[in-house]
Amino acid sequence: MSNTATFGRFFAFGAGDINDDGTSDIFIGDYAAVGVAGRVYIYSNVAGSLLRTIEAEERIDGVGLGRGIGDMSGNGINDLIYAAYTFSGAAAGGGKI
Ligand SMILES: [Ca+2]
Repeated sequence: MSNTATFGRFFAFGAGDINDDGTSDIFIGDYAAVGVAGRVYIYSNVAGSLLRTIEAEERIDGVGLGRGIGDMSGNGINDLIYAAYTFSGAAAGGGKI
Protein backbone atom coordinates (compact mmCIF):
# COMPACT_ATOMS: atom_id res chain seq x y z
CA MET A 1 0.00 0.00 0.00
CA SER A 2 1.11 3.53 -0.65
CA ASN A 3 2.29 5.64 2.24
CA THR A 4 2.05 9.02 0.56
CA ALA A 5 -0.24 11.75 1.84
CA THR A 6 -2.20 11.76 -1.41
CA PHE A 7 -3.23 8.08 -1.40
CA GLY A 8 -6.99 8.18 -1.97
CA ARG A 9 -7.21 11.85 -1.04
CA PHE A 10 -9.44 12.77 -3.95
CA PHE A 11 -9.61 9.73 -6.16
CA ALA A 12 -11.39 6.68 -4.78
CA PHE A 13 -14.14 5.36 -7.02
CA GLY A 14 -15.80 2.20 -8.19
CA ALA A 15 -13.63 0.36 -10.67
CA GLY A 16 -16.20 -2.04 -12.04
CA ASP A 17 -15.65 -5.76 -11.65
CA ILE A 18 -11.99 -6.02 -12.56
CA ASN A 19 -11.37 -9.57 -11.35
CA ASP A 20 -14.68 -10.98 -12.64
CA ASP A 21 -15.91 -12.27 -9.27
CA GLY A 22 -19.30 -10.61 -9.58
CA THR A 23 -18.64 -7.60 -7.33
CA SER A 24 -17.41 -4.13 -8.19
CA ASP A 25 -13.87 -3.36 -7.11
CA ILE A 26 -12.24 -0.17 -5.83
CA PHE A 27 -10.10 2.32 -7.77
CA ILE A 28 -7.70 4.44 -5.70
CA GLY A 29 -5.43 7.01 -7.27
CA ASP A 30 -2.28 8.38 -5.71
CA TYR A 31 -1.15 11.18 -7.97
CA ALA A 32 1.99 11.91 -5.91
CA ALA A 33 3.28 8.37 -5.44
CA VAL A 34 6.85 7.66 -6.53
CA GLY A 35 7.82 11.34 -6.43
CA VAL A 36 5.04 12.82 -8.51
CA ALA A 37 4.83 10.06 -11.09
CA GLY A 38 1.64 8.75 -9.51
CA ARG A 39 0.16 5.28 -9.33
CA VAL A 40 -3.27 3.64 -9.58
CA TYR A 41 -4.33 0.84 -7.24
CA ILE A 42 -7.24 -1.54 -7.77
CA TYR A 43 -8.47 -3.40 -4.68
CA SER A 44 -10.92 -6.25 -4.35
CA ASN A 45 -14.15 -5.10 -2.76
CA VAL A 46 -14.56 -8.55 -1.20
CA ALA A 47 -11.12 -9.54 0.12
CA GLY A 48 -9.52 -6.08 0.27
CA SER A 49 -6.53 -7.48 -1.54
CA LEU A 50 -4.57 -5.49 -4.10
CA LEU A 51 -5.55 -6.76 -7.54
CA ARG A 52 -3.49 -4.51 -9.77
CA THR A 53 -1.32 -1.43 -9.89
CA ILE A 54 -0.83 0.87 -12.87
CA GLU A 55 2.43 2.77 -13.00
CA ALA A 56 3.18 6.13 -14.59
CA GLU A 57 5.13 6.19 -17.83
CA GLU A 58 7.22 9.19 -16.82
CA ARG A 59 8.45 10.47 -13.46
CA ILE A 60 6.23 13.57 -13.35
CA ASP A 61 3.00 12.24 -14.87
CA GLY A 62 0.70 12.66 -11.88
CA VAL A 63 -1.17 9.44 -12.68
CA GLY A 64 -4.11 8.79 -10.41
CA LEU A 65 -7.32 10.48 -11.49
CA GLY A 66 -9.78 7.97 -12.86
CA ARG A 67 -12.54 5.43 -12.34
CA GLY A 68 -14.25 2.43 -13.78
CA ILE A 69 -16.38 3.15 -16.82
CA GLY A 70 -18.08 -0.17 -17.38
CA ASP A 71 -17.63 -2.16 -20.56
CA MET A 72 -17.12 0.62 -23.09
CA SER A 73 -15.69 -1.61 -25.80
CA GLY A 74 -18.42 -4.24 -25.60
CA ASN A 75 -16.01 -7.15 -25.12
CA GLY A 76 -17.50 -8.26 -21.79
CA ILE A 77 -14.57 -6.88 -19.74
CA ASN A 78 -14.92 -3.75 -17.62
CA ASP A 79 -12.73 -0.83 -18.61
CA LEU A 80 -10.93 1.86 -16.63
CA ILE A 81 -10.12 5.42 -17.54
CA TYR A 82 -7.28 7.23 -15.81
CA ALA A 83 -5.33 10.38 -16.40
CA ALA A 84 -1.80 11.63 -16.02
CA TYR A 85 -2.74 15.19 -15.18
CA THR A 86 0.78 16.65 -15.29
CA PHE A 87 2.01 14.69 -18.33
CA SER A 88 3.94 17.05 -20.58
CA GLY A 89 4.53 15.01 -23.72
CA ALA A 90 2.40 17.22 -25.98
CA ALA A 91 2.37 20.49 -24.04
CA ALA A 92 3.86 21.52 -20.70
CA GLY A 93 1.49 20.20 -18.02
CA GLY A 94 -1.09 19.37 -20.67
CA GLY A 95 -1.92 15.96 -19.24
CA LYS A 96 -3.30 12.91 -21.00
CA ILE A 97 -5.89 10.16 -20.57
CA1 LIG B 1 -14.56 -7.84 -8.39
